[in-house]
Amino acid sequence: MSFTEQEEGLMKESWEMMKQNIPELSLRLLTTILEIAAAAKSMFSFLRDSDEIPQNNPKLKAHAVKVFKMTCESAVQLREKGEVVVAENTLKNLGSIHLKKGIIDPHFELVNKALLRTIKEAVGEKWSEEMGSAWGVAYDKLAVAIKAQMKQED
Ligand code: HEM
Ligand code: ISQ
Repeated sequence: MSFTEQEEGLMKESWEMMKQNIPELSLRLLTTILEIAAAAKSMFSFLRDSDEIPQNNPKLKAHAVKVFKMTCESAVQLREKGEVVVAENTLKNLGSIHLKKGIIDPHFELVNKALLRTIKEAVGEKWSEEMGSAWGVAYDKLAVAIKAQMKQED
């Protein structure tokens, strides 16, 4: 499946709107993940010791920012190369962490849903179905790469 210039444009447009706000959005992303599936809480080390989502945990923020950023980068690659290539070290690291945490396919769908919902809220009236599906496609390709790595390590 090819990624059009228009789809990439929609992602860049939304990224421009969100990037100043990423620390806040990263908390929203996590909140949304837990709204959809409260049970996911126990998987995240930064949530285990508290009843609430910590507002100032640098590790949490850094991770969540990467989820947004990597999905954006995935879109650029889809446009340029027609495929998503994650740097080998990054992919190995992500594969082993997610494998260790016991992440399975339905979790990937959960994060996909939460990511789209978070973006929808963030961009407000700029949201469109096309924008959502562009993010969905880019996320999915990235998820496929991480899942493949997880299988390889299994
Ligand atoms: C850790 C990204 C999918 C749960 C991480 C980290 C990154 C990341 C960058 C930090 C890695 C490090 O410590 O070096 C992504 C991306 C995903 C994805 C880009 C999809 C495309 C998921 C899914 C789940 C999940 C589906 C499950 C709901 C976790 C957990 C950790 C983690 C539990 C460890 C956090 C901790 O306790 O330190 N992820 N992730 N991730 N991710 Fe994901
Ligand atoms: C890690 N992996 C997937 C989603 C995340 C959301 C918030 C913080 C860390 C994450």
